[in-house]
Amino acid sequence: MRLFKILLLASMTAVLASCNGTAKPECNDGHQLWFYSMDQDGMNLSEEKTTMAIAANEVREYWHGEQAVLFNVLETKDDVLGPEGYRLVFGKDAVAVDANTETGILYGTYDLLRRQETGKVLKEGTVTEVPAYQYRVLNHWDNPDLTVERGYAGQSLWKWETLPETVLPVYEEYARANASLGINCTVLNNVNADPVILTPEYLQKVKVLADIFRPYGLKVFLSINFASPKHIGGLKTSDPLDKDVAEWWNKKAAEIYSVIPDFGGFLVKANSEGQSGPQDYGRTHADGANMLAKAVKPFGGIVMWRAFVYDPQAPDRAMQASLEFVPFDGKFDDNVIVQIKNGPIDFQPREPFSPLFGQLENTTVMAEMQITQEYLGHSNHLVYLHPMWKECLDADTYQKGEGSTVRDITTGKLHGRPLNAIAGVANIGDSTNWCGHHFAQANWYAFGRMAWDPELSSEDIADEWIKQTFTDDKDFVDPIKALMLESRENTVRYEMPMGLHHTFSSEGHYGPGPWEGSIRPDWSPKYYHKAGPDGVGFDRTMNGSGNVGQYHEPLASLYGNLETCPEELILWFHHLPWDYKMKSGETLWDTLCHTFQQGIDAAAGYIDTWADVRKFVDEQRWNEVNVKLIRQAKDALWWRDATMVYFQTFSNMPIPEDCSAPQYTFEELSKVRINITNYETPDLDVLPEYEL
Ligand code: GCV
Repeated sequence: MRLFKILLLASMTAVLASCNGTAKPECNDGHQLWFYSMDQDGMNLSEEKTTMAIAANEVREYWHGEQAVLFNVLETKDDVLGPEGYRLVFGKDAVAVDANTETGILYGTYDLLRRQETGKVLKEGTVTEVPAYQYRVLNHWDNPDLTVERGYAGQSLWKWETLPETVLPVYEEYARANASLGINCTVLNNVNADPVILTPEYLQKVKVLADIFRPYGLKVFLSINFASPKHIGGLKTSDPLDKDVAEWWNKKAAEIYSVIPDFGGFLVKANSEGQSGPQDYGRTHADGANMLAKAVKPFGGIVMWRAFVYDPQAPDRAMQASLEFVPFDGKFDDNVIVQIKNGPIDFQPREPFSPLFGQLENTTVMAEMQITQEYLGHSNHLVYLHPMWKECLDADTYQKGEGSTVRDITTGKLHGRPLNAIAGVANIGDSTNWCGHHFAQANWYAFGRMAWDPELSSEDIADEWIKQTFTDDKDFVDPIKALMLESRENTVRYEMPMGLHHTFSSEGHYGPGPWEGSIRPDWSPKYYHKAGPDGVGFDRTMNGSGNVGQYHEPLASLYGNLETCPEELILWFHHLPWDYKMKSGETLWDTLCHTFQQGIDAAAGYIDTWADVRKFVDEQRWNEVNVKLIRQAKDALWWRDATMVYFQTFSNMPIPEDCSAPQYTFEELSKVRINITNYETPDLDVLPEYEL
């Protein structure tokens, strides 16, 4: 039986051999990220740690242009540029970087170097850049014990046990990487927050990081545990309307700002997945958020209050955030932002946008994207996520009629709101290549570029990243860019096509487990796919849960009507019989099988594409990616087998002959246990073996 054969021995040997061997000029562990084309000899960071010195050092070390580079911090402030924008003025003998602030100069410097590396330096002309979002935020789900919730790149980057004494070079490298993209905020700890982070001892550790990040324009935030007054403050309650509790938070904020004067504020997960919150005391989300907002307001801080809430009793989890938040629309203080995941469930490979974006008309809202690939193959699968995020930002909510995109709502453009932000859950750990998979670096990169300019295309961002990370040779760039651009849609095809969602095994959200039950109904795949003898899919129409009614017209009708519902979301909104006739004339069953097959074939094709470009890549990165592409192709087969052989127990329909035959039975697959601890990526050798 092939199921647990130790796999990939040959390829692993190749990895080990590569760095001693002579086949390629250099080994490359990927640590240099997108600076690789520029500083192959190692990072030459500035010795002097001021923003201007850092910018000057980058130019001195890495600018190869013939023109001199001039920095101008403008004496008369330019209203267009604001605090972070810049202007690059290209002339024959000089390039001027103009900005109101030193941070603007630094961002302009990184733009200039990016242009150099990607062939976009102008002979003459002016480029003006201003970020679309004011707060461009990474959310780290890192715990004090160094584990990272849903992190697949080793342990936490923050070595709490050796801070504040020991300062690792990687802290500054991290700040530089973020500055090169324009990311200006970082929340250091998990939203499932340990109260210890607010103790004086930990604030001293946080201060060290904040001091290192500051010259790179990067501000520190913390996730807080709502019950901190009880846990570390010695109070009997954490009720937000209790005056001692409010006073405790006021004092705590003052203490934090005395240590970190430019502290950004708090991120809060409250009354969600067991976290404490104002509802524990019969209070509301607005009561909780506003109490914290008042504490940080005197210091210019903000509160990002998450809307990720759901209730095991609710008939449709996709509706819960709106049910809980819409009653408080307009009731939040002006330094509160409600942080909403892109979709209404939980970072699935495809979700419609969360209806809450359209429903909160008088509240500042921001989008939370997931950079770490919790549901998209962890750090084993190559999936370029920008197309998924852009799908959400470009979506039209019709809040104020046509043209009310999630992007324009969250940038503040639609309502003219000054406070605006976007967040991404980081995929960064202490692994040498930062993100676990060399191509996962592209998602950190893409998030940063998108947060600066949400109108950039997925293609342009991929193009930039490839040229800086690998090579600008067209014979490498073109096929790899095509692969990246297709990879998200393809993951949808082989994991959960046509609006299926949450069919994961509960063991780490890695592989399939559509048959699994759970102690909580809404943690069970069956709750979401509702497969049975009569068909499959979640009826969210007005005859079902009514979720379509949370979208503004014409979307409510579009999604609710089978004739008009996009087929890519059809099983998200409708429950359909297995032999339902799709627009193509095929049955639903055959279409599902064919879509999975497309995903399987394309994933296998990545291996060939990667083989074709081998000569452009150093041995180390080539081998490390190759091992993962092989696993990805096998996982695509595993997903199809598990989903369709299980669904077959209801449909009794055959897998079409033009599809590859499943390699395992339902009985065999339902016994697979991959035992993931601490949210890690499972070892390759415990995954089911597949013949490609
Ligand atoms: C940080 C999902 C994840 C959890 C995560 C949660 C959240 O449920 O599986 O690990 O917790 O989302 O976003 O709060």
